[in-house]
Amino acid sequence: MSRRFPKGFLWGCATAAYQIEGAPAADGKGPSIWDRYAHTPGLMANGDHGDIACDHYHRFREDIALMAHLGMRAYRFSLSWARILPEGTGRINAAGVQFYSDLIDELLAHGIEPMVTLFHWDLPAALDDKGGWLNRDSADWFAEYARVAFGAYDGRVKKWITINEPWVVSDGGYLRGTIAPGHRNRFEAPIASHNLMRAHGAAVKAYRETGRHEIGLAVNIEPKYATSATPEDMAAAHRASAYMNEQYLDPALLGRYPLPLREIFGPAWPDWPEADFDLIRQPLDFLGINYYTRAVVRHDAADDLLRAMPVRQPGALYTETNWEVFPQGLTDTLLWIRQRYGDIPLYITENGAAFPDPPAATHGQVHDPQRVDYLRTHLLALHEAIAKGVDVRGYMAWSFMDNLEWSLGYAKRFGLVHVNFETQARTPKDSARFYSQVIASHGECLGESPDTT
Ligand code: PNW
Repeated sequence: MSRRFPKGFLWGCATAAYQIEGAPAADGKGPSIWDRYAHTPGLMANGDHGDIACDHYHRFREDIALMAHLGMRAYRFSLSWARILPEGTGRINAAGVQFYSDLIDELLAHGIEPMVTLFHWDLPAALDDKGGWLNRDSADWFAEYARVAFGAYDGRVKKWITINEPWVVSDGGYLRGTIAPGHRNRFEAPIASHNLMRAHGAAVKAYRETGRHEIGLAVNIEPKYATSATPEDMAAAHRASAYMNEQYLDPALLGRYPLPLREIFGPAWPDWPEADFDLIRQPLDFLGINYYTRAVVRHDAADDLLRAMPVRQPGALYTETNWEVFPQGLTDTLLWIRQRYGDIPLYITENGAAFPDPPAATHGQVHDPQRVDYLRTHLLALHEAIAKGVDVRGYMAWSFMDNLEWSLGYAKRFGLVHVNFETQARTPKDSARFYSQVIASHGECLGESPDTT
C-alpha cells in the first residue's frame, strides 16, 4: 500500500515560546506567570527554569537554518504575549513585536510556513494579578492582544491558532496546580476553562474583522477506552472523555457543554449565560489536534472528580512521561472527531514522545530508535485515517528540539534535535534524519520500513 500523503500536505515541527526562548526580560518583555512559577522554590524538577532554555531568542536564525536543512515546510511556534504587551493590555512593546517579525521573515526566507499560536500558557503576570483566566475580562484582554498580533503579522502568517490545549491550562493550572499559576481549586477549573473558550471565541471573532487567512484552536485529545464492557467502566470512560476532550470541542463546535460535566463538577459547575455560547462557537477554518497517548480507565470511586482511574497496560511501551505508546489511538481520535463534529480540516499540531537519549553526540550522532519508531507508527496511523477519508492537512512533530518540559524541566527530552543545555549545541537525532526522509519522500518511505502497527 502506498504511504504517499495528500498533495500539499504540510510537514513541520512545533515549539512554544517559554519552552525555548529564554531572555525573560530582554528588550522590554514583561514577566509571565511562567517566569513566576519557575522561580517559586519547589515547583520545578531539578530547580530548572526557562531563563535561558534553548536561548532561541538569540539563536533563532541558526535554528531556522537547521529546520530548513532538515526539510521542514512549516514551523508552529507561539508568541509570548508579554513580549508584545508587557502588561498584557495597553502599551505595545515595539521590540517584542519586532522579534517575531524578524522570526517570521527568516522562516519565509527559508521557505518555511509559519503557524502561529497566540497563547501557549505564558499569561502576562500583570493579568494574573487581575485574576487571570478567572476574570471574565480575560476574553477582552485576549482579543486586544490578538488584534495586535493580527495587525502585525497577518498576511505573512496564514495559519493562526488561538489557544493551545485549554484543558491542560485548566486542569494543570487551576485544578491540580502542576503548572502555572499553580492553583488547586475545583471551583476555579470550569471557570478558567470557560473563559479560555470565551477568549478563543473573541479572538476568532476579531480575526474575522481583518484577517485574510485561517484560524483555529488546538486541543489535546486523549481517547478514553473502558477496561471492560460493564456499564460502570463504560460510564467512567465516558466521563473521562467528557472532561478532557468534549469539554472544549463541544462548546467550540456544537455550542454547548457535554452533559457529564454537570455530574462531574456537581456544585462547582456554574450556570453559564446562554449568550456565552454564541461567542465561543465561532466558525473555525481548521482544528489542531495534539495527540500523544490514550487512557484505559475503570470505574473507581477513589478518584473523587471523575470516578475513573487509568489502568496500566501490561506489555505496552511507556514513554518517559509515563504515556503509553498507542498509535491506533491517533486513527481512532481522527475518526471520532469526524463522526462527532463532522468534516472540518484538521492539522496534527503536536505528536511526539520523550525517551531517554544517550548523552550527546561524541561523533555528532544521537541514536533514538524509540522516537524513530514512535514517529513511524504514528505517521502510519495518521495515514490510515487519511485513507479512510479524514481531512488531515498537515503534521507538526513535537518538538523541533529538546526544551523545557514545563515543570518536569529539561530532563524530559521530546526533541528531534538534541540540545546540550551547557553548550547550546544542536545535534539532529536519528529521528530528525528519519523525519527528513519522510518529508522528502512525501511519506513514501514509510511503506519501506518494517510495519509495526
Ligand atoms: C503538550 N496530558 O502538553 C504541550 O502543548 C507541550 O507544550 C508539551 O511540551 C507537550 O505536550 C509534551 O508534554 C501536554 O496530560 C501536557 O494529557 C499534558 C497532557 C497533554 C499535553
